[in-house]
Amino acid sequence: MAAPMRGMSVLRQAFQGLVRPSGGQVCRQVQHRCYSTPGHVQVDMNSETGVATVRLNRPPVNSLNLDVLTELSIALEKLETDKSCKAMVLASAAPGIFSAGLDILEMYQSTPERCVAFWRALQDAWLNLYGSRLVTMAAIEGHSPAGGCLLAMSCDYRVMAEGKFQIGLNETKLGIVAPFWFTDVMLNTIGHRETEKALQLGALYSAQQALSIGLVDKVVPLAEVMPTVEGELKNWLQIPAAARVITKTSMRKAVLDRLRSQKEKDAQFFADFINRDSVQKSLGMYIASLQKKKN
Ligand code: CO8
Repeated sequence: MAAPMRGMSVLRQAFQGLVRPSGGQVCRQVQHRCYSTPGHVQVDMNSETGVATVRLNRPPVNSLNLDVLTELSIALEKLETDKSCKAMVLASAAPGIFSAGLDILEMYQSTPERCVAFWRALQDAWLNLYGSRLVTMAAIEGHSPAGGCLLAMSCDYRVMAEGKFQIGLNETKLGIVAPFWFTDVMLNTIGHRETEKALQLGALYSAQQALSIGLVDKVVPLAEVMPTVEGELKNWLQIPAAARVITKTSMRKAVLDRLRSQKEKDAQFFADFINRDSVQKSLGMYIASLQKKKN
């Protein structure tokens, strides 16, 4: 337990120094504040438009480990309190990938203490994203399974690149179960019937299939994803912010409160569940299948 928490605190301090808008390490351009971080989350704040672009940057697949989730959470907290920030685009710095979801190695042969710390970091990142006052849009320029799909669904709007990329909550295929709050977000996004099918089958959808069930809002060629997001943002930013935020909060509060009221229980459940022999065996087989695919 001690090691990861110490690591997190160093990371947190380092990141807080970097993202302070007036801080010495922020590289200023005419319109952009580039929060060049030592880690895996890049924040580029356009001070003219008030739009921040947050890029996951953990090649090759942006799998979400404790450090990435902690950095993401801190970046979101900072943007939330930055009065000049009106919107946030969640994107990827890794070509062909939005995010491969949770880092499976955080869940395989890990200690219960590390599992709890990891899960708390995921909870916090999600609470910050789903509960954000900002207009949030996902620019999905690649694959987005499992935790990647959760992040995308937690934004207000999703634009996905057409082609070979897939999105969905595929947990059952790993022999694990999507937590209740993943389910809640999917229910709020695509409704009960589609969620039942999607979750039981661990379905991964092409961009067109995702569009047809409402999992994403627009599908465009890869090069058009960012321009489309920027165009859509203009519509959202025309709406009076206070009215939009109250509406968003009222729509999402019940789901957020459900996790907030049982964070520790949920983290403990995760640590116990993931360390079951049967679950570890399934994860081991899944990791082997990923490696086999490559060979
Ligand atoms: N975690 C860790 N490593 C990963 C992950 C991951 N999620 N995904 C891929 N990798 C690794 C691969 O093993 C490979 O490693 P190496 O180079 O050492 O062999 C490397 O990343 C590159 O992967 P690929 O060669 O497969 O890359 P491709 O570009 O061909 O494919 C994909 C990209 C489509 C994303 C593919 O890697 C893939 O399908 N990955 C698995 C995605 C997945 O199933 N994620 C599920 C994670 S579980 C989750 O997010 C929610 C869990 C909730 C738990 C609830 C319990 C109660």
